[in-house]
Amino acid sequence: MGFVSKPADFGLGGRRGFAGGFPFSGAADGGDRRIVHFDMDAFFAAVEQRDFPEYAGKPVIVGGLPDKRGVVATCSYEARRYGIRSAMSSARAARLCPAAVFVRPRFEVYRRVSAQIRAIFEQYTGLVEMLSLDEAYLDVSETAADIRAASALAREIKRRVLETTRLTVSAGVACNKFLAKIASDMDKPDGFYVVPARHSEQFAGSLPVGKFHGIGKVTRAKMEKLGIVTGADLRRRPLDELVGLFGSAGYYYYQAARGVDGRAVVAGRPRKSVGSETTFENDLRDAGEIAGEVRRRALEVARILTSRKLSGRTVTLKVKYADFTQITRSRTLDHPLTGLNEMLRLLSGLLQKTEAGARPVRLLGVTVSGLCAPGTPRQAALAFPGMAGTA
Ligand code: DCP
Ligand code: MG
Repeated sequence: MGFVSKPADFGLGGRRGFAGGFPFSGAADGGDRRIVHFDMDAFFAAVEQRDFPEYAGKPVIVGGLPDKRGVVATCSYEARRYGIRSAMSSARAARLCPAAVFVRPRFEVYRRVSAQIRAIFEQYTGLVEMLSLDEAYLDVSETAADIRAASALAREIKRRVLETTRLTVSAGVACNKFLAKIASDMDKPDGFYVVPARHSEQFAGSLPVGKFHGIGKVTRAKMEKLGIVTGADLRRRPLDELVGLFGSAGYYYYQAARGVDGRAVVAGRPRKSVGSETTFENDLRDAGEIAGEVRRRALEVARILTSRKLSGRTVTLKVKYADFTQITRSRTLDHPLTGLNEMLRLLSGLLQKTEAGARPVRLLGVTVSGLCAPGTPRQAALAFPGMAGTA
C-alpha cells in the first residue's frame, strides 16, 4: 500500500532573525497573526461510522485485520476507551476490545472528504497548508483582524465542514502554528479551543514537554532526567544551555517554551517524500524473497513518482526485524534518480548493509525523499524509464 508521509513539521523557528542581534523577536514575530489549526476527529473511523450507520456508537477499528499482522490506522472514540491507539497491532487491539468491529481503510473516500474540507478552507483564505488528509493550518490574519474575529471564522468553518461532510472537526485558534496545533487537540472531539496571544507564554509553560513538536520518548526521558517536565521548566534554561544539550533543536525549544513560533503558513507545501511499506503475515527469511519484496516496494514508489512527475535524490530502505528492532539505510545522490533501474541498484546496495535474511524480517519499506523534478526534459518525459506496463 502506498503512503505519503506527513511532511516533517520541525521548522527551526530561529530562521527568522537569528542572524543578527537578539535571536527571537518574541511576540512581534508570532503574536501578530491569527492561525487556525483544524484536525478531523477519528478521521478514517468517523467516515466509516458515517457511511455504515450500523457502526455508529460502536468501537470501530480501521486498519489491518487482527488475524493478519496488521496495525491500527485509527479507531473511533468508543474504541479509545479500551486503550486502543493508532499504530498498535490489530491483534493487541482485538485483545483489548474483543467486541470491536475491524474494517479495512477506503482511501479513495478519505481523499474525497479531504478535498471537500480543503475546498471549504480555501473559501476563507488562500493560505491553507494541508499537513495530511485530515489536518490543516489556515492563516486568517487578512480576513480576521483580531482573535475574536478569527474564532468566529473558525466556528463558521467547523459548521460548514459538519454540514458538508457530516463529520466533526476540532479547531485550535492562536497566534502561531505551534500553539494552534496544540489547541486543536485540547478539546477533542468536536473541539474548539482558543489561546489569546496574551496567554501564549503561560499556556506553553503549562504543557508537558512531550506536547512540543519533535520531543519523542527519548528526548522526553533526557529532559526529565534534567528536571525539565513542562514548558515552564524549559523556559528557565538559558538558550546556550539548550543548544549545548539538544543541538539546533535547542533554539526551537527555547522559542516554543515561550509560546513563540515564527513559521509561516505555506500554502500547498510540496510533499517531502514518497514511500511504500508492508508488514508480512509471516516473517521473511529467504534472501530471494526479501529482494523480491524490496523490488515490489520500489515499483510502487516509482509508480507514484511517475504519476506525480517527480524524482528524488535520497533512497531509504527500512527494515523491521521479527524482534521489532528497526533500522534504515539511505543513499543520497548528487542528482535526481534517473529511473527505476538506478533506484533498484541503490536498494540492492542498501539491502546488503542490513541483516535481512540472516535475521527474519517483519516489515520492509522503501522511501524516496529530497523530491524534485526529474533531471532533464528527456527524463521528465520518460519519468521513470522501465516503468512501462508495471502499473
Ligand atoms: N493514521 C494512520 N496511521 C497512524 C496515524 C494516523 O493511518 N499511525 C491515519 C488515520 C487517521 C488519520 O491518519 O484517521 C488522521 O490522523 P490523526 O492523528 O488526526 O488521528 P484521527 O483523526 O484518527 O484521530 P484524532 O481525533 O485524534 O485526530
Ligand atoms: Mg485527526
